[in-house]
Amino acid sequence: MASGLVRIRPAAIRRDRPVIVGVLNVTPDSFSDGGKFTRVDAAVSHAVALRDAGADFVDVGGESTRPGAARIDPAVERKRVLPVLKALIERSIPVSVDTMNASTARAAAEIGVLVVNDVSGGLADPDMLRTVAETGVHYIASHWRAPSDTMDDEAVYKNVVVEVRNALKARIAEMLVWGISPDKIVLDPGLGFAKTADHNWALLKALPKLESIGYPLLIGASRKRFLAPFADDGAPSSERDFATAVVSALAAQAGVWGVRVHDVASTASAFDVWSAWNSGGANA
Ligand code: PMM
Repeated sequence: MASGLVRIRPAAIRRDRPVIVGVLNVTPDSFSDGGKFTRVDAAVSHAVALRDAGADFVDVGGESTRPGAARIDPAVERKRVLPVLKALIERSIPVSVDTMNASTARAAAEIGVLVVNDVSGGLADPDMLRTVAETGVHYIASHWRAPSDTMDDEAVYKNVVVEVRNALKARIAEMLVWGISPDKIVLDPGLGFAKTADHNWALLKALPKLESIGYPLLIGASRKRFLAPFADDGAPSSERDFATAVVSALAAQAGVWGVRVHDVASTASAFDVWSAWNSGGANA
């Protein structure tokens, strides 16, 4: 597992491009890949494909956070994610667990998971920050206002950039009080979580302002609703991968630490082009 730790440590992983986090939803109902990877063997093969396509780690989630989704029992979530996480760790594939539940985060840490990705930034479960501090995992904390079944009602801001920035700073202050090590924290503006398309674009344009908080930034734009206008009407969400890859390249240019995507190959390719652009050519 030591090599896994090195691979996800922010300072160590930043090579010539941002980190690519591959999405693996082992849920029956996620908006883009729901129901496809509920069997452990199917989930493992998909994770291997994500890794081979260039994912630095694979984010395994067992609870859908698509707009309108109801919360599920953490025990059900654990039953979905733990066997998959275990199988991936056995194959030395670096993983994170995508969970809002402290009990799931702790159970994952106990089997060797080194990164917890919490879209609620510790707001959904009062035990989460203590658990993160006690287990010593890396922690990806998103901006969040409410569970998915009511979050669209909370998409009201006077100035979304200022309010998200201030809210993330407040979360950081709380994480530090709980004793979470600052070098284990990654922030995420939580695109689509209590945010309209305009809010998402405002946040993407203002990435440097969010980076100025002083922590690595992860962006999760992949296949989200705000990218639908760039695909045909009614097209499946996988048709948003091209737009996602463009967002990945632009986010790289804006200095993000990482991107969380479903289609790793297109984002890896976008990063290759971005790197070539920034290299200015071999003989320059
Ligand atoms: N979005 C989803 C799930 N997990 N994690 C982070 N850190 N950032 C995100 O934007 C994010 C996330 C929802 O998308 P999915 O259903 O495609 O996984």
